[in-house]
Amino acid sequence: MARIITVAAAQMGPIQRDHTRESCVERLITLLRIAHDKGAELVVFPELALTTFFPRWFVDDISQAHHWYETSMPNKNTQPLFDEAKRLGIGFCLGYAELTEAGERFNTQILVDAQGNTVAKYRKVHIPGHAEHEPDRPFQHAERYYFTPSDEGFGVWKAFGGRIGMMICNDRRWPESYREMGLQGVEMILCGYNTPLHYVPDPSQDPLAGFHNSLVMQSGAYQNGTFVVGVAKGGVEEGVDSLAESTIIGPSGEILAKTVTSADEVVVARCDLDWCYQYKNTLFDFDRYRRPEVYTRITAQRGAIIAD
Ligand code: CDT
Repeated sequence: MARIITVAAAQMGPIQRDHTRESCVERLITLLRIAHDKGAELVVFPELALTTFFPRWFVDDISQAHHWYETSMPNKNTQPLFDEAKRLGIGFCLGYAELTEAGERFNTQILVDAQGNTVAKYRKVHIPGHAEHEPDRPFQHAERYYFTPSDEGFGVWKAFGGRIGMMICNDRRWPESYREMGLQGVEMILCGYNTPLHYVPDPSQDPLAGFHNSLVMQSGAYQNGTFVVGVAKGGVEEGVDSLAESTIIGPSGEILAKTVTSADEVVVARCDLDWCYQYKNTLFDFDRYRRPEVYTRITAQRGAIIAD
């Protein structure tokens, strides 16, 4: 019998600094209902979907930023989202900033099933940007100050009748993220993102932001025979314009659905998970064709050791 997941990419427009958690959750509930009306059973929201992208500001005392983080999930503010999803019988994937009891700060994404149970948690592995205040920048990207890189790696979970993996934003630029999940048989990767259209260290890359977004997710999908669902928080947030272009990609690498605005918007695709095996069992039959014995540098070293 065919294994189908009808998945929704629930893109958000900007969340400004003074927008409350309650207002964000109201928007998420509206998106959830639209997705449900379109037949979705799984809705993917962006990275940091409950707050503005606060790493764009630096604070000397990090405890002054603790109000951006969630210390439990669900909590008073997000419970209505969990309740409405359960009432509709629809699952979701939500990104938020997590502050643990031990005081660790993670950039986190959870997967919640149609009964309202959190079945998986992923914490961002590749943390981009900088850890120190860089006053000459037009805006900060201080994710390395606000978030600890997770050592838990990339999991794949049996859920929604398939094998689901998660990654967050910058993770999508690294082939290792997809391959780690590909080696666990992933069939659908869920990825929220916040990508400023202006890349401060090298503005010549700015016109290529959309191209690079598609390039990495389409290649990752194809090379691992998996669906990829990339979901943006786009538009102008606190003066910083961010890429929208939320996209659902099939295991062929083809785009199945893509948003057309930078605002709150839902696109849906009906994903036949068995399509993955057209690639996993042929050109990308890992067991038959991969050569891990000659890939040892990939885990043995971090930076390039230049050949001379
Ligand atoms: N949120 C996130 O990971 N954004 C990064 C921006 C990189 S520029 C410092 C991204 O890869 O899209």
